[in-house]
Amino acid sequence: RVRVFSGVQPTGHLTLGNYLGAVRRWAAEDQHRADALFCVVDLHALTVEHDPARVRRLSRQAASLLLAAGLDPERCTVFVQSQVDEHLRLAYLMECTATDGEMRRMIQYKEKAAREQARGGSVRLSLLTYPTLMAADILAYGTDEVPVGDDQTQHVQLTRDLAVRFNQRYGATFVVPKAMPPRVAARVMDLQEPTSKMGKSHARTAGTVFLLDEPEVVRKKVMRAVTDGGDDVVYEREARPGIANLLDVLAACTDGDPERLAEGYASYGALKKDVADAVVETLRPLRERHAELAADPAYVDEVLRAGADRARGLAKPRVDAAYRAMGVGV
Ligand code: AQP
Repeated sequence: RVRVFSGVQPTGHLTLGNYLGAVRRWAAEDQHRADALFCVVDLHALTVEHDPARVRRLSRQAASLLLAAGLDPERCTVFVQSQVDEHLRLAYLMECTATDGEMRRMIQYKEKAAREQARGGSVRLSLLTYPTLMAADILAYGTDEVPVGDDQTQHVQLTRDLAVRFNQRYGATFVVPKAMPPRVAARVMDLQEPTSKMGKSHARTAGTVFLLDEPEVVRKKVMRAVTDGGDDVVYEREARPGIANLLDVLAACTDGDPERLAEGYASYGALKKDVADAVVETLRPLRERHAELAADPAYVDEVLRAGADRARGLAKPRVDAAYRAMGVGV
């Protein structure tokens, strides 16, 4: 069976971008067709300024949201990264395989480092080495496919390079994985700044729809979305990024085609209203299920414990083999 691995960082509350670009497909497709592992990658959340209690709370919430979104522990493995030591063991070997230049070329590093500096903070070394931990996350499981949004394809490409390099130098140890971007909503953009992606850790939240936002808040954010000059509705990603983003979101929520949807609207107002309705309806079952799970913390604990046990069992033999191949360990 195809092995699938993907993750979500508890750096903030999960967004509509995380859901449409990644989580929704994990639940609807990946867990049914593959041996799939889904991970709350909490160690990655320590690469930027963080509050320990908040990271713990957000990890928990992210895990509950994955289950609420339909990940079924009977069909797939859901766990928290820091509960499986193999990730860190392998990350060091990846640091010994990657180069400084490769790390500095990563777009996410450049963006997040600039953000930290703009806030007057310092850049943690782990922000630079982040892709080696991500490579370890993926390679530890013999992953064939990594379903991620567009923003992560550069990291998956690097993971491939590291796997190939390791295999060539030290003997065949890792499967070379490939990124699987979604067909629609690969990059949901910020509603206030439609040329940047919607992100969970942005300082301004007016352009970000969070999965647990109240319906009224969702409506307000969508109705206030920035639109472009002119008021006809056409799908042009470059020239009309605000409208294109709304059409993409509508298409993703209604299983439609953005260009064809555009033909049905004469004004921005009508489009926004339909987008707001579609998003609220898409998120409704998820919010309801999340509320049920919040009332049953023992269940979530048990799912995560069993998930970590299985993940550890899968990762350990390969990570041990990688140690031996590099001339260390037993
Ligand atoms: N805006 C987006 N559109 C489509 N897909 C997205 N993803 C994230 N944002 C969008 C996908 O969601 C999965 C989990 O993302 P992540 O937790 O690894 O974080 P990220 O990619 O760094 O995204 P965020 O939410 O913007 O976090 P911050 O603000 O902390 O950087 C991934 O598959 C991602 O592609």
